[in-house]
Amino acid sequence: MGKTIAQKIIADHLVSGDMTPGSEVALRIDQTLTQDATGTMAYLEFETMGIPRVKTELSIAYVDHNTLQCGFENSDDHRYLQTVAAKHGVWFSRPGNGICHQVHLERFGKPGKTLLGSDSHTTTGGGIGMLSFGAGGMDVAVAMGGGAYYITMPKMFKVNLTGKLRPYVTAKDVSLELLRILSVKGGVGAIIEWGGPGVETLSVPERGTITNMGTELGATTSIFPSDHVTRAFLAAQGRVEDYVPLASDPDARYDRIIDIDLSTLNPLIACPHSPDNVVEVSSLKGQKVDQVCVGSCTNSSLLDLLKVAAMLKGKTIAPSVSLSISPGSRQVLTMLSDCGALSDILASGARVLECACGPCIGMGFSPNSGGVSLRTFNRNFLGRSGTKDGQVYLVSPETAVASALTGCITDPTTLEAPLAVTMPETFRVDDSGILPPAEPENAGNVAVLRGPNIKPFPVSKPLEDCLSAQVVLKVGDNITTDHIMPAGAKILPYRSNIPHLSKFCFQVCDPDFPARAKAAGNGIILGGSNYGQGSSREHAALVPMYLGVRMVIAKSFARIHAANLINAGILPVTFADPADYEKVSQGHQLTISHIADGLEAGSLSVQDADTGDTFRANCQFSPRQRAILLAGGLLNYTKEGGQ
Ligand code: MIC
Ligand code: SF4
Repeated sequence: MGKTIAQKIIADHLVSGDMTPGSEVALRIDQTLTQDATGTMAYLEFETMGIPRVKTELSIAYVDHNTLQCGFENSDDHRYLQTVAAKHGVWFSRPGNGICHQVHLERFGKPGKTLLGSDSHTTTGGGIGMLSFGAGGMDVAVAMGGGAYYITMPKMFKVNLTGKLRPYVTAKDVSLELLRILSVKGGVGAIIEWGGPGVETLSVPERGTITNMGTELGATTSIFPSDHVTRAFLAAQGRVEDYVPLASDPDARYDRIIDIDLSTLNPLIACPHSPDNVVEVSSLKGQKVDQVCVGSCTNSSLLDLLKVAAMLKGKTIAPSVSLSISPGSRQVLTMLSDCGALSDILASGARVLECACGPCIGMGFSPNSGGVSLRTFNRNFLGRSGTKDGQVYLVSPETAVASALTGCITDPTTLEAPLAVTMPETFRVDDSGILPPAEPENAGNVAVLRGPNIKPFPVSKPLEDCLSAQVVLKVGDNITTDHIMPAGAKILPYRSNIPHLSKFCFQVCDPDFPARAKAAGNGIILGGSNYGQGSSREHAALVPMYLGVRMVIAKSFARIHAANLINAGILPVTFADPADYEKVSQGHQLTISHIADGLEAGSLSVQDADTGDTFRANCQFSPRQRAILLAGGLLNYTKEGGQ
């Protein structure tokens, strides 16, 4: 039987396991990336493994999230990352050099290779034909040390593209259309492969926008073929030797095929507070806008910003709107400057921010109270912008600029001027913002510099056979990691300081949670479906673990978060009968006995002391996952010699 693109790359990288959907497979990882907000923890974990030098083909540490330096914390973390990277064979992309996913696509992505990153949008690499996954820092640390990455073998979905996008309709609208069709949980357990004749009408950065937002579908990853468009992009980046062609076999089998005719799409917009809350832009026409932000790893490529500049040229933004532009990389910013497009952007009244994540993660540029903010980003979760009652909408750069000019939500297809922008034949390559690691013979002389903000990370205890714990929190469906462990300028600087971070856990849902969980000693969280969607931040597992959470019982889990819970030694189990969710309340005392046997059998019995009821929870884990849980997490398991 023929293979899909993803199946071919998996087969090439298979360390162990059977490629039947649902079974666990272990994959060899060629490249890793970290960013600063998750990287500090990942390198602290790597250091405990005692491996002198990374064993991957390429590992790189980016600094792009915590670039506001309002005190010593972020600067100290940057210094730690730079020195720990140099010592252990990791490249270092300096602050200001750009957003990890954009820079990686430009400078390092290679079709046919595997990439593991401590950021959920590492999937952007699928735009260049890489099989790329987001994961928690601990999994990335293991991969840097040469260990395999374990995933559940996904199902295969295909999106078959036909036709061609109309002017002012974009790759972002394709992503939003798929979110409208599938929802934020529709991709769970699947790899989404993009194919069909419409593919060759999309450039690599446009493909990157689409694979980036595959994360919002809950998909394991997304991937495009590697074709003449990929080759041209690599050649323009001076890396044509990295090109290999990649296509699925004609008789490859998919579990689901979704057809999208690009020529029929209209500009779309995701309304607050979920990326799948999608409607047509025209249906919100005329609604007042306070703020517009262009940038993020979704939409900050040169192509995006050349279009933005062309639309702004000779015009001024509405006085009531504040517009920010964050270029994705120094390459993008330099090329905008060289061709004069930057002047067109500045003359329009836009504020040009650093080449970094910035407003996307609440690092400045929070909207005004109750303000409507149109953003070209990938997430609009409640409170993520830094303003709790901010109303964040997700749009394409074209819709963003059309709306910034008029001051209200505007369908860009109603604009008369044609938008003609072409990609350059060659990009301006200057890798001076990327520092090589020390040569192996000099690595011993590199001193790793640690500031006082770096605290030792918590280690959990082995799982006992009988657990009695209180339900310290009950939450509903689609709880994101931004609910569990919020980000933003005030909190992010403490990503290497779990005790301080713990004060903010579940702040959006229930500010009393940290104190209650600590007082309870052992805690259980009850969740609805798709618990833990969003970011790969392992802090959303490490912090609850620090606060005494031992188990999460949910209707279903997001993939990366479930893996992070296991790595932190917290049991992620699901209600065998979802109706039982209604019967258990916050404050109830639950007892789970014979845990080791239950894990082996794939089912645990949970006794509720408050109702006297007993219900069952499913726990179908692989033997490795069971061993990690019983050891009290991946670090304990690795120390005990587990692979
Ligand atoms: C995000 O977009 O939520 C982040 C910030 O990039 C996270 C990583 C993090 O929490 O540091 C992600 O997507 O994984
Ligand atoms: Fe950065 Fe936003 Fe992309 Fe996360 S989604 S990597 S915060 S730009």
